[in-house]
Amino acid sequence: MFRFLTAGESHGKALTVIIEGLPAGLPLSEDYIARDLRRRQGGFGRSQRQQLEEDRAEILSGVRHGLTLGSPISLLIRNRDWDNWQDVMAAEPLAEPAKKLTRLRPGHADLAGAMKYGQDDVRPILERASARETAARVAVGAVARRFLETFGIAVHSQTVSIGDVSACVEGEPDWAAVEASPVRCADRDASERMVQAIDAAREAGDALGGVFEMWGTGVPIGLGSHVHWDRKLDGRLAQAVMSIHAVKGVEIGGGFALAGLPGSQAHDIILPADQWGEHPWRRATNRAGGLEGGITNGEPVIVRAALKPISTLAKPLPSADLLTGEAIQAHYERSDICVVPAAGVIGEAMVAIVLAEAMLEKFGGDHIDETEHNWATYLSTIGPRGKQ
Ligand code: EPS
Repeated sequence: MFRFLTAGESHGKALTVIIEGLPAGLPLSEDYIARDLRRRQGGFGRSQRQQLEEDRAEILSGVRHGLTLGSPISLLIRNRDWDNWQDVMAAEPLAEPAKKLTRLRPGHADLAGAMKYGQDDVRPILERASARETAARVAVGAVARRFLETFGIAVHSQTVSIGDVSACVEGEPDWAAVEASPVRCADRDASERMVQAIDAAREAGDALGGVFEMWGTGVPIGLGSHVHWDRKLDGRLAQAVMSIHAVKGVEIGGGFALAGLPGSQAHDIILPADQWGEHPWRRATNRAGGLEGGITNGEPVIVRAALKPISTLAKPLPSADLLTGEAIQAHYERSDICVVPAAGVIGEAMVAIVLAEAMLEKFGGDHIDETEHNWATYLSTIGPRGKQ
């Protein structure tokens, strides 16, 4: 079973991760993981915090001479900003108590978290609720990506919209063009207008959300299952992507738009064998986003998510004080203006994690060669049944 835990506060010493259940023999390096960590830190509209941090995951265990051992992999990502927060976030009691933060920010976990965990200070809540934690998830996602690569599975993402600027997205985009755009959008005209919209939001002391989309390609038919609700892969992908900070909606394939179409235009015709090319069982379209009955159908897995604007605003919203309930302005130190481009990279990590889990459930293996053997044997069985 592939599983992981993350730990760490936004301004604590470090983020840590333990990953368990990957087979032995998989090539893995710190440089490989660093690529995705760097991508997550980029994107137009990020805060000054990203100039301070240079995220790099140190591999503490589970890898020897460039190959996984099959034992738990532990990773450490240091927070450079810790240098400025050693007192506020000290593990030991302080001689002088730290100043309490009581200005609740609407949209954050501040209020609900303080009630739930019995706090008279929001610092203990916001430190862990912070999207800083997604650096740890992206490191895990990179490990999952490395595993998936063995099987020709790739996971990409693109920005579909920022604020009221929407890109023209049809079919699989040019991923190199996505990576070259400051907002991770292959539509050059929309990309420029998105940058302008972020500049305007910064001027106005506001923030912008948007929509981002993940693509899993090379995914075989047969991951997930129709037999029980919690084994349905579309449900598991939706949970994983919805768990990303500030995500308020998730769609698979045509998603909400399918609800308004007649059935004759909402499904994907199964093509006859003479039109398949390399892969068995091709479709004329991919409105299902690669998932039918909770099982992958061999088409690209497409998951789209809606991200609300981040809730820390330079012009803070009216709010109330945690201790007195009196009217105040919400707290502000610094913030991102728009994190949609980074959210795509985090979305890739969550999709890669769920796909890696599903691959290991189906193919198992304690050494990667065993996983590959099981996978190849299965692939040899999925042609038309009458021809077996
Ligand atoms: C975040 C607030 C900001 C972001 C942070 C998420 O942090 P700070 O309060 O230190 O300026 O920069 O994201 C990251 C640090 C990161 O690496 O993504 C929040 O409140 O969620």
